[in-house]
Amino acid sequence: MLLLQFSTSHYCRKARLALGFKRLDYQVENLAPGAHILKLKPLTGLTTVPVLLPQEANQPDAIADSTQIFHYLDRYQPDPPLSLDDAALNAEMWAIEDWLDESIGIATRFVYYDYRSGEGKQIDPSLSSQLVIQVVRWQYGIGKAQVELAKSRLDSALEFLSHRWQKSYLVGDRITAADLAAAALLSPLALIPVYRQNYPWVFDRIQDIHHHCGAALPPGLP
Ligand SMILES: N[C@@H](CCC(=O)N[C@@H](CS)C(=O)NCC(=O)O)C(=O)O
Repeated sequence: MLLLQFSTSHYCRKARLALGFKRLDYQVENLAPGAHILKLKPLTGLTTVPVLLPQEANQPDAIADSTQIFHYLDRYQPDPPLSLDDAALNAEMWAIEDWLDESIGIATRFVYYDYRSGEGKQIDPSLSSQLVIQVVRWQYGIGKAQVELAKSRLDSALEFLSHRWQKSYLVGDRITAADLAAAALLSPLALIPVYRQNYPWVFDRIQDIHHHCGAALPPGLP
């Protein structure tokens, strides 16, 4: 299997966690931002990474979108499952996974790139890094008002997650797709001191899940 990715993308981290969770062997190909469109558009019709190429007979050529990769991996290798047996709990779990993917992962991106271009500039002040950050801010329309909304969305999300993740798994009695999504999509916050101070349990859970999946920890975590 080959994972097409941007090495720093938290959505690609999400796909890597699932591959690790399933104990599958895979390789990665790091795409250059910009040129990635030329490779991805003909393969998937989309321009986003991650994209998984199973590279096996009787398997699809390419699966785009991290959530679709989760569903594909559950069909390809059902054990251990990313889903739950109980239908109601499973529906709740996938709804939380979708919310994390479609709303919270984007809020994290906004807050993270805002931090990297301001208070967190010293993490990498090089011209090339700051140029990439400015391009990302422009590409996704990351301005002051959008960042304030994203911060408020993250605060509500972390309040919601605190009632579940501090004590146990997000849904059910074992790790599911929702736990992997949260661990990956909140991971960029590990570099932002205010989140480290206010929500230490988030980073404990992120570490636990990365260890469980045999995955390298995100920047900022030991
Ligand atoms: N919901 C999508 C989001 C993926 C996504 O936003 N990927 C970003 C990198 S973090 C990307 O490929 N951006 C490049 C582009 O949109 O052209 C998924 O889960 O795969």
